[in-house]
Amino acid sequence: MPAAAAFRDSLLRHLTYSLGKAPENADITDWRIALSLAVRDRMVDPWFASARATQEGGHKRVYYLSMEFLIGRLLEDAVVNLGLLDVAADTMHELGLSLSDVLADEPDAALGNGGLGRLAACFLESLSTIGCPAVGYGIRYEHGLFKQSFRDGRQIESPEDWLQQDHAWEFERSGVSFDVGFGGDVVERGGHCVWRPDETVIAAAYDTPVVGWRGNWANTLRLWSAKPTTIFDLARFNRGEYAAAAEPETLARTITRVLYPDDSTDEGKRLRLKQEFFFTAASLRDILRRFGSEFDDLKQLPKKAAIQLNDTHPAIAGPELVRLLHDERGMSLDCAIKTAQATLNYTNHTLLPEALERWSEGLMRELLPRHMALIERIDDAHHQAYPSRTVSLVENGDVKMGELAFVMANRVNGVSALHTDLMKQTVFKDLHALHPERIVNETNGVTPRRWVLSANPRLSTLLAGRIGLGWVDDLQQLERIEPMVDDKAFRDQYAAAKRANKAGLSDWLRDTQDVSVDPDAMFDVQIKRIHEYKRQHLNILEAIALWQAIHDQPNADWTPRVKIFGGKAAPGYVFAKEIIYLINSVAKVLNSDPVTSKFLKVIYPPNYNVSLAEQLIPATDLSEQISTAGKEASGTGNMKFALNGALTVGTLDGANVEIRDLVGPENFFLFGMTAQEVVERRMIEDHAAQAIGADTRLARALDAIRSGAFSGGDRDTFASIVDNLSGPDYFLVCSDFTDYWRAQRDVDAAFRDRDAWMRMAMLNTARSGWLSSDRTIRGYMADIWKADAVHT
Ligand code: C3B
Repeated sequence: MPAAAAFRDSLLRHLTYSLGKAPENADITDWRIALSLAVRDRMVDPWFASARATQEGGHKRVYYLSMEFLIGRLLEDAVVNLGLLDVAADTMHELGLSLSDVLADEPDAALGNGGLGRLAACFLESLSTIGCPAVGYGIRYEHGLFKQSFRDGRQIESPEDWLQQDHAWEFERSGVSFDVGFGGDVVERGGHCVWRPDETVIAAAYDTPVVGWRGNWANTLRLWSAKPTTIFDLARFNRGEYAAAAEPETLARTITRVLYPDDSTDEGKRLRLKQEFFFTAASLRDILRRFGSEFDDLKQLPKKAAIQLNDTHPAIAGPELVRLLHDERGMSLDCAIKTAQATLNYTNHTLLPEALERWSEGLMRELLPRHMALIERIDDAHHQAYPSRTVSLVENGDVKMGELAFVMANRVNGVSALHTDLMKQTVFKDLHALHPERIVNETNGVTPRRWVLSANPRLSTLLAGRIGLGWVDDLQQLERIEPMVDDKAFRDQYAAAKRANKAGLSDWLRDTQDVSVDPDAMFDVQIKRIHEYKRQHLNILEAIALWQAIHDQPNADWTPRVKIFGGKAAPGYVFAKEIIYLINSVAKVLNSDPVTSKFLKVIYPPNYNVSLAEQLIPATDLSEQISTAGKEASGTGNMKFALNGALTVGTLDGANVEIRDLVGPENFFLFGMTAQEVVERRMIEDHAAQAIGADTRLARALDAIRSGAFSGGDRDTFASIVDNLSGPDYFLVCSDFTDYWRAQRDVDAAFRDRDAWMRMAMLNTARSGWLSSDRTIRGYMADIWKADAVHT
């Protein structure tokens, strides 16, 4: 049977026999699930072959432990990587459906908050593309990141329900489950410590295959779901106490019910610690089980397994692995600590002090008594080996998870060059002095399969026509288009692709946001979590100042701009929610202003997620990367924009530094203080007042907010924002405003020469190949994991 007919046959069989639907009764979701199952079938053989090759060759495996995997939609990734795009499109067309409608029907699996979770998803895809044996371990949250809507401009959160529909990608592994305990006590038996938890839940495994480019290799994403050890209390049920009878089940399931809607602050919730231990403990047991099925000598574990802790969330892995090796497998404590240290590695993703997890000793002792004791033993052992007065794992009654992860790791890495340097100078200064070889840098990256090939088909087609498809898994090949930037015909084609993407976005904005924008205006986009350090308020302040300037001279030659914002604020982060309200309030005034709205619009589509990012990034001209220097560990959105030919206006922060080096300073709009200058500026007590005094535009913009220009004349509405900015202004919005304004006017001037702008945009694409997550993963493999790619 020809390939297309076989695929169609498989799809119809799934619709009929897996879903039990007749074609005439099937709706788009039925078709989407049937298509997913037909595609999933094609993953299974490479998946088995990969597992077999790993096992037979005795190869080392990488285990990526992460609280978050922000995978988004999976169908398109799978179709693209398996080379089924044309077949799937034709098949759907024959059935009277459009593939893009079917793809858009998939829920966006938001098992993560932001960059950290999305990075984990890009890494899994790159590991499979490279053919490095790996398992991603995480939590199968019933409810991912909340849905955001706006009511009168304010953020409203509602639960996300991606699992309401069948999740076509996963395989439930009823044979793979582990008991995970909490609480209880520790007793000694036969010279061994035995932990006797007083609460136990079952961790049940669900596997999703992750297939790499060209379908040569597939790894596993294994997510754990919590189940009760006893389903319900029959005696109570028979007495008619139905709710009480179901209590064990409810309590257990609570552990994997929701993703903490928290980006970079530590919520400090007991339930969160339970979640962390739950998935870490289950994953480690699974790793030891797999190791034990292939090898005997546990001391060889570091040769066969590299475990990566994605931030401190799984940092309890240190003491838990020691406990498993020492208490349960009889290895000496010293050897158990050394074996764990040689196996574990830790990635730090933030220097924000409030985001470095600390758990109170009391809570630790109550929930994980044996672990608390082991943390003290680890601390003692470290003190003995490396005498230091300043390094300690427990401080003021808190266990410091960053320090614990560091001490228990073979390698500790930062996620951009600047971030790694700052780690050495600040949070881990003392530990770095004791272990100067331990900290390494692995600058983040993004997968080009999703972020260029799938998200930007017009650009991909253009590239394919010129340089083929080699760039898809060898992104440095984008350099080959650099000589073509001086070819006017190619520039025009590149410009046409961007223009078409913008026109598509304009249509979408008209249909969904009820706002009309000119596709020839500059599309200026800031999409990321809402956080003071990311400074969405600097951006909106500049919009206000620009609006005022246009009013002053409405006949001047302004460069039309559409400012687009996207992002969620943690529900408990009041100030961030005020920023959202301010942006929406400013948008309302500006967009209905008859004098200025043809030059300046502000749009904030709600519920920013991976799918919306895929839509916005290819249509962007200007990427806003304006964090206070020293605060953004890396950023990865900045990379997606540069690859898709958006120019950056940005500070010297995170990976912006490397992006600017790559694309050339003349193709990047730099502004603002350096990390060092930020520290010095903060020492000036009235820095904000000084900045406001020196810049009438800034003073006037703040006055407009204060006087109620965006709050129907009410002076109190945004008082918290104005007071903060004119007072403490910790993130130095005012101090960076003047230079930001200057940079934005440079952007305006540059955008007016469209041809020169396109040349710069093309150079951004041509020179950003290094930003592939394939390069990042190869760095981890060489420097941290000592793992090799396996070829089937
Ligand atoms: C983020 C950082 O804020 C980003 O700068 C970085 O690019 C990504 O991680 C990936 O390294 N981050 C996050 O999303 N959540 C945290 N809790 C901490 C950092």
